[in-house]
Amino acid sequence: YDLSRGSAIAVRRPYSDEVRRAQAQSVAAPGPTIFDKIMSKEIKADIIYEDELCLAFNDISPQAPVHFLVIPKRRIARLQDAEPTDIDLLGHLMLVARSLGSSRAPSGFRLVINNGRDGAQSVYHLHLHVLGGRQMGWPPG
Ligand code: TR5
Repeated sequence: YDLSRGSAIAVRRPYSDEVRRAQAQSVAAPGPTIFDKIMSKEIKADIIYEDELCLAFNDISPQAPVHFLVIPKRRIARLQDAEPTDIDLLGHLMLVARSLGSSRAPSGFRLVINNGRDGAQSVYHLHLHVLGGRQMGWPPG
């Protein structure tokens, strides 16, 4: 394709292991996820913040110098499973991401929510990715 015509959409990077894992998880599994074990402290994670509604911990496979996840303690499998009554909880997650993101990556950060198979979601417990500490590219893959 012709880069000068700006058809960058034609760029196809190879799928990462993370995307392959996500494709194998295409049905929203009803059972507990790895994040339940992190919340119950059965599996150790690098927890950076906790309150009555949510937990934030560093991603085990960081994609940027700052990369942590903010999850609700009450499980919502995907963003698309959230209800209008979840408005306060969803707002809370964003405000926690905002506070932690602005102190850990003061020159800017990105929030990502992967939803479902095409969104490359691999863990079916809603989570906000917060990425920073480097210049982000656009468009995302
Ligand atoms: O692909 P989605 O959006 O579902 O993101 C799931 C994220 O969970 C990925 O970025 C993984 O690297 C991350 N992850 C997976 C595990 C894990 C974790 N982050 C912290 N601690 C983890 N433990 C202990 N175990 C995991 N399997």
